[in-house]
Amino acid sequence: MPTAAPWPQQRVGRPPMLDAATLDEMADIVARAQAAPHTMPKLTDKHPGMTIEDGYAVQDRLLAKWEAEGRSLIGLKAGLTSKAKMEQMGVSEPSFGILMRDTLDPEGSVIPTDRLIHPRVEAEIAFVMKDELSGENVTIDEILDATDYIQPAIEILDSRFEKFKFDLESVIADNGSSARFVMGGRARRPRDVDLRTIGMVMEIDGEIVACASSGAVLGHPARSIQMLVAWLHGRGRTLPAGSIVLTGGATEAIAIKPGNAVFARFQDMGEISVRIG
Ligand code: OOG
Ligand code: MG
Repeated sequence: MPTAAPWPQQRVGRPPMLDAATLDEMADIVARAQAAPHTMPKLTDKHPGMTIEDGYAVQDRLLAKWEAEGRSLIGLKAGLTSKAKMEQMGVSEPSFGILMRDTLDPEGSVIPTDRLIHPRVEAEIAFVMKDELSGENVTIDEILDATDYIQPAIEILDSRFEKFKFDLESVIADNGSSARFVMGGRARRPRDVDLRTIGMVMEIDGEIVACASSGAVLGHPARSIQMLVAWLHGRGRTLPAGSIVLTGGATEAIAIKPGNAVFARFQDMGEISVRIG
């Protein structure tokens, strides 16, 4: 198991700067941009003092709004956890977001993109938890003990920001560009595979467009969960049993368009195949 190493530098903990009315207004702007998709300027353009905590405060408002509409939370996502993703997006710290049940599409399905602006796809390892996890310093062993199974996943991202360009504060408020995700392939017990070295190959229309190893995610994708649990702890929360967690794209995200056939192959874990609709 990897030993603890310093996390990528994080600016979490800077308190919210914006007042409740401004955060409510931002949540409305983001929710509208996501629902009737259109791009918006970075939120920091208008509010340069916005902090990461303000971004999460917007996310909390989005969740409350979606739950009031009858939608339900199915898990959480970590993002910007690999060098490839950080470099692609020009952001150097991980982010967390929420996964809604109605954004999970079945393997083999046609992914609807008529409500997406400039979608991209990336391959990730998903964890499905059987026990609750909490605390500031949960160990990799405790995470593996608390994991029911791990499974291949692909995430379809869509930024509501112009040209898919943002900063960390803004992308957190946009729920980490979350759009849709798919789980598939073969579920495995977390200790039956070497989680640092799972090869992942993504093809679009038969051409290899990205490859990586699972270790590209913080050296071990369970470290995304370690960070997530510590972050939840800092906000007085836990990672509930039954949660799905996306640990972050190991490769850069690749632009997709209607008609594309996306095929992601995971070493010893099968593959996920979807068509972009
Ligand atoms: C932000 C979302 C990051 C990942 O896996 O890195 C993410 C983005 O790149 O738009 O989901
Ligand atoms: Mg992702």
